[in-house]
Amino acid sequence: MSRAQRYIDDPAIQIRVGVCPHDCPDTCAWQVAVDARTDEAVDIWGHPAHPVTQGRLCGKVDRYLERTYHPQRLIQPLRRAGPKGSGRFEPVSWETAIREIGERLQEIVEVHGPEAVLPYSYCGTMGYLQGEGMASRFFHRMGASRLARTICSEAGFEGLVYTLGHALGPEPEAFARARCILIWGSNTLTSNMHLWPFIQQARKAGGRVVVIDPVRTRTAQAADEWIAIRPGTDAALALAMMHVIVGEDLYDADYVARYTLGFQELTERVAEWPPERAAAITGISPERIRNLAREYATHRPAAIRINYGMQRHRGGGMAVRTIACLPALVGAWREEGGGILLSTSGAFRFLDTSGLLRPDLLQGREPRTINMIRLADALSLDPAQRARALHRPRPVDPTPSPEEAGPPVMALIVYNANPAAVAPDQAAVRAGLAREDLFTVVLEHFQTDTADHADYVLPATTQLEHWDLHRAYGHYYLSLNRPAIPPVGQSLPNSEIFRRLAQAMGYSEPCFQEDDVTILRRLVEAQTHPVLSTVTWEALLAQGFVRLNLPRPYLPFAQGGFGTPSGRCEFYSQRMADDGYDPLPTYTPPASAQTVYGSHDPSPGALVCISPPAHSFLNSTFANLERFVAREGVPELWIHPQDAAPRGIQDGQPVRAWNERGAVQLRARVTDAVVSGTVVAPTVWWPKRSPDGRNINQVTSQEETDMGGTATFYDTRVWVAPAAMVPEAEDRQRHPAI
Ligand SMILES: Nc1nc2c(c(=O)[nH]1)N[C@H]1C(S)=C(S)[C@@H](COP(=O)(O)OP(=O)(O)OC[C@H]3O[C@@H](n4cnc5c(=O)[nH]c(N)nc54)[C@H](O)[C@@H]3O)O[C@H]1N2
Ligand SMILES: Nc1nc2c(c(=O)[nH]1)N[C@H]1C(S)=C(S)[C@@H](COP(=O)(O)OP(=O)(O)OC[C@H]3O[C@@H](n4cnc5c(=O)[nH]c(N)nc54)[C@H](O)[C@@H]3O)O[C@H]1N2
Ligand code: SF4
Ligand SMILES: [Mo]
Repeated sequence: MSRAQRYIDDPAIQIRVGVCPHDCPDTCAWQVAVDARTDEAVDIWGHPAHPVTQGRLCGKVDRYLERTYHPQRLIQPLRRAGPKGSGRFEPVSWETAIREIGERLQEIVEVHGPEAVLPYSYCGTMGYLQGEGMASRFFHRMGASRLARTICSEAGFEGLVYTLGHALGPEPEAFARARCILIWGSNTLTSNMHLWPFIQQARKAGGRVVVIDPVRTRTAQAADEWIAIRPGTDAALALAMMHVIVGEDLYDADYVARYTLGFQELTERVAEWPPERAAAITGISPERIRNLAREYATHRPAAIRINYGMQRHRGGGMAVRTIACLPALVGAWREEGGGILLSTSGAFRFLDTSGLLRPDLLQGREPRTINMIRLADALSLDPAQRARALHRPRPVDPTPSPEEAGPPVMALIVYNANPAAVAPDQAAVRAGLAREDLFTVVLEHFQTDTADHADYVLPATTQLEHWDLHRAYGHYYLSLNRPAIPPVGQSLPNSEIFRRLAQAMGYSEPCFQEDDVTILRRLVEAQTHPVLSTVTWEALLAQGFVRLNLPRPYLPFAQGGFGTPSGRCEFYSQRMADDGYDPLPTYTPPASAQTVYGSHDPSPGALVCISPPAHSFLNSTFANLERFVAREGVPELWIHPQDAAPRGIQDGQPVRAWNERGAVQLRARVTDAVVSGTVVAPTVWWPKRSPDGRNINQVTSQEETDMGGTATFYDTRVWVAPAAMVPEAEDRQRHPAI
């Protein structure tokens, strides 16, 4: 029975349809019960008719109403009334805030040029409109610095696209048909829970689930087998699996001959990878590697679910590229329930966003592009350091010189993001945000650590209060979000805030007058590609979500059709060679590995630190609300008994993790749920709500992955000791001041 039934006898209750805005593969459709007498939302649940949502929201968004109506929600514009970062503000009217921000931005553009303005945003909302819709029009018109949005996924995306040509994979529903499922570097029950019911269906029909992860996550615990792997070593495992598959003649010779490129070269490469070699790197026994390869090659259909967690290492792009060769080698793409799923976003590439984002407003200007993970470098006043922040996605791209750095960033406009918590090299980020001469505007729902550093904080609406349109990266439905309630307090949609800022800047183009519904309707109606033929404004209004016009079952590469230059799955990629990579699958050791795994010295040396999402938070969202904090407890560091003992660390004790960038206090959890040599700090905690005002991003670095300039959050070397034993002098801050 749908939850809507509860309200059937209450004429005052209306059911309104929307979609979860969060950065999560599931992009759930929801229904909201609204009391029409008060315009107040009283209940929310998963849309029963959505084939992936299936009537259920996760434990976070189930409580979205609490977040929306939370007493700490920002409900009026604020202006700084104390020193930078003090968190002291005074309320001002919208008119005053917009006028003063407009004046200040105009002055900065005149004195320093438009590139001195940096937008900083990520996926607080995944919506086309409240994401970059009006914002990109605004920044394009201005000629502001561009932002490479690299903090999460670029490396894996590039690695997949070099190999397959497109980010496409099996539909989640198809996993029900798989008989061998490898969940490889993904914590499905935490970060993609709507895939799990399909996996359970597969198991009921005799399928087996293997989780490959350095951590015995709740997903690993629920699976049939956990293969504990050292972080950043997945490519070595995949190469050895291919060694076995080729060596034992378990590959699909027909599929390989028809639809792949470079099998001969691949054969030579994997010949170098006997399981014994991979065992020494991954920590998995040669026998287990052999069995895994045999099981994967012979139990059909065979599905692999990888996710972005496993590519947050120096060799992350190459790891995904290497794993992505497996399905073609065994012909897994032929069958429903076979293949590899990283992202389905490639199907949405047919949605033409030029009329929405208006890159034409750049009018031929090419402002610099700053890599968002190097925000700390970008905010530096030293041109040599600032040059390092320029986006350099491939090895063949030249290293920028200080002369090319461009003007210092004098204005930072943050929306849909919380860099003071989520960005790496936190001490340096915060030193940049603390610059008295930096003008910072933050559009937010809550007073985050980032908002504490603002000159103006502008209250934004939540998904319950505004319009939007959503693609997905874990299924093939496009969804419309309709507002369920009026804006809370004086909050405004991001789109409206940028509309008003455009007016204050004197931008008179008609696109800055379009209202939200018109923008979305035009976006939908402008589409001509056949994949979007099912997507009409009327269908979206009526149903809330529409499946793209893809065949059923959808088998993207059953008969080849890869999007690579050759049209084949490229075991050998000339494009990779041209971009400065090894054209064949290979293993790139993680930056943090050598010191740790190279020796068997049990003395307390460095450990590899990974910091995946805590179950009850969504990145740093929800991490300020009591209910979710209570579920998570306190910021922890999981450490293996073999690593805890020589350091004198007891379970439950406060410990410090530190390195050359910073230090953070955590509570030790001594557990064999993590491979030895690795420590795990579930996150993203709000720094100001953490014991020492910091979170784990104190120790993460601005170093980039091999592809796309992505963050290497899980490739961090730390030292760990009981907190009381670490002198303050060890608590180094690389940038005491900029
Ligand atoms: N509840 C919840 N859901 C979320 C999020 C959240 O914060 N909370 N975040 C959302 C976002 S933005 C994203 S990008 C996705 C991320 O989704 P996932 O990629 O599934 O998430 P992660 O937890 O980062 O990584 C998955 C697993 O990879 C493991 N891992 C780390 N390094 C390696 C490695 O080198 N090799 C292997 N094999 N495994 C490794 C981690 O231990 C973790 O269990 O989740 C989304 N969903
Ligand atoms: N150590 C470590 N660091 C990580 C990660 C990790 O695993 N470990 N994960 C990384 C990953 S995968 C990602 S994707 C990034 C995520 O980084 P972010 O995208 O910055 O994600 P959040 O921390 O959720 O912050 C989003 C903010 O946007 C706000 N917001 C939401 N909707 C709206 C809106 O409509 N308007 C406005 N104005 N604001 C809105 C929310 O209130 C929230 O404060 O973090 C990265 N950082
Ligand atoms: S966060 Fe993910 S699982 Fe939770 S409601 Fe949103 S889309 Fe669904
Ligand atoms: Mo992410």
